Amino acid sequence: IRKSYHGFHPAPWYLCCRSLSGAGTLRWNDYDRPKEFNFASDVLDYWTQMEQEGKRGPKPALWWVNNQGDEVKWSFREMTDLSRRAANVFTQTCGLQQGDRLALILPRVPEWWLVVIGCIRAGIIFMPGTTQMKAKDILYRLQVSKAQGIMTTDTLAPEVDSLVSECPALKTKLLVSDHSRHGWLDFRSLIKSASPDHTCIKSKTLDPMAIFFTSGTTGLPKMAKHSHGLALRSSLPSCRKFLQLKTSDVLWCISDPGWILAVLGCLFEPWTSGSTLFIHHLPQFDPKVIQQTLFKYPITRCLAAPAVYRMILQQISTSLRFPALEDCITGGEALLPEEQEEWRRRTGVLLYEVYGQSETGISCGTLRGMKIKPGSMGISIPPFDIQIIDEKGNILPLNTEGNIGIRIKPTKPMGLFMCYEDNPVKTAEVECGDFYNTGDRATMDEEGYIWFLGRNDDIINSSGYRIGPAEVENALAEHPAVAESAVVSSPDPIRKEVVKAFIVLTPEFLSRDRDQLTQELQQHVKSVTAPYKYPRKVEFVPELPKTITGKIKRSELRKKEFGQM
Ligand code: BCO
Repeated sequence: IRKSYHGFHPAPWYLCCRSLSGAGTLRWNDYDRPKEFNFASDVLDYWTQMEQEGKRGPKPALWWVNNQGDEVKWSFREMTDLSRRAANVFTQTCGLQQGDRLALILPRVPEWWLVVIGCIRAGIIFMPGTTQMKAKDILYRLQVSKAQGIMTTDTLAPEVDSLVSECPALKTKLLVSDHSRHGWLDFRSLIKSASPDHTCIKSKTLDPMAIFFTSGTTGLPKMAKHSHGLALRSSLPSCRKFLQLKTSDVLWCISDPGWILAVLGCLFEPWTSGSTLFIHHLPQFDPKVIQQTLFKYPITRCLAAPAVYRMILQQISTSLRFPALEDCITGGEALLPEEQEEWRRRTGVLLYEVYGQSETGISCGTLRGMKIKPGSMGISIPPFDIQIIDEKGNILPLNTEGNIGIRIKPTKPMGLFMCYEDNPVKTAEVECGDFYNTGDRATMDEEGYIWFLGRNDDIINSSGYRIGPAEVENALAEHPAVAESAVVSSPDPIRKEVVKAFIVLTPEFLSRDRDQLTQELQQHVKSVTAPYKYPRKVEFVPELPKTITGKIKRSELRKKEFGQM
């Protein structure tokens, strides 16, 4: 049963079942650099035309469900219509212009797709962020990006109102809600009244399209700026070989819409191929809901972080034979060979691993149908040329540990980030000879398969979240019990790594109950920054190991955690 959503009535379906695999969007080869590209006009509108000509089957472009039984199904034609309205809301009602920035902090609601495509149509740079963010995280993002607009829900609107006076560039606040709020524009109502006529900008492929905030070892998150080339990359032949999606596929990408994985897996990848994108609102992660959803809906492909598959395997002992599922894809953190094997054994479907970062998008992977080497992240996907390099950018021999490098000279490949915005120093730091240095360690074997080993710095990857230790240390420093802290990665059976804080207490707190204090500090971190960063392990120590110059030796603590000392 198709329900209309927020007053939109479904358009008639085109009942032709001829299956296409996006031949019309395959206009480029891996190394083409077209001057102009716009995902909305070049890809989305192409599929709308295919629908109109009866050349795409009846499956929706977007299929959204929640636990309350609500369902939204939008065809490509509806997506075109609604995203044109969204573009008009931004430019006409909000007065946003090409090049302006919009912070987009939404849960998995259908409007997220309208906003992203609307931004692409109007040339507004969208900056996705997770709804786990707290006021301070949002303030930092709005200030450093000088964002002109923000869009969020009731939950975060009060946080935004509390800091808006400190963000002089912010001129428009858009709310996605069933209720109105003073000082906020009601996006749902505006969309209904906006005109569906909009002329998409003619964006240059290398014009900026999106900014993703990414954590570093030191300091606050950096702004990884991407051009429209990130979206174009999904259309290149080698990238199409990776998922090999068909118009008949229904892809469910479980990533939070705040991450690049969602922008790729919930948008560019499926729609480039004219596939159906499936979304479950999933306000809280629950392996049982995921299992039930895979049973109930005709989902053929599933993309999620390894922790999601791991938690399903650990928490559900019943049958995992999903009726329509053909294969699964995973990325964001390392997958253990035993997990990959157990998933295959219990579900009967293969689990393909991919690797990428906010800076790179999906850079390598085991392409569909290719031999899986358990424990390897597959091969580099052209136009990316991945090599294992030393600290000077020299290519290392096969099977030698080094940094994962992506070649940027003589030509930067399509889809790699443009720069860290307003941060030429950090941008230069990651350039290493002819390569972009990912900072991840790996080896490469004779067949080009890449084997991940770990980070070359203090960044923690906990269940797919990249966490900068300084962000957690700064949050802890705000609590009166904390004289000093060092935050490092620590092993964990479910999340593979978790955040561990070594804490030196201030004299007044030395006699306090340690378990109670641990909980208090964990709650404190959850309340001042995005909760996924909170230290799941806490150890109180009399002092921290330091260098002669007084710098905390995090690596010493980390090695101890992993039993290397
Ligand atoms: O575990 P706890 O219950 O103690 O704490 C959890 C939450 O309950 C809590 N929390 C969440 N929202 C809160 C809140 N607390 C207070 N206020 C709120 N508003 O905070 C903790 C959050 O941890 P979590 O997100 O790991 O929670 P959970 O529910 O265990 O989720 C498990 C996963 C696996 C679903 C989650 O960790 C996850 O989504 N991981 C994947 C991340 C990902 O997609 N990474 C990809 C990045 S892009 C990339 O790598 C490039 C690839 C091309």
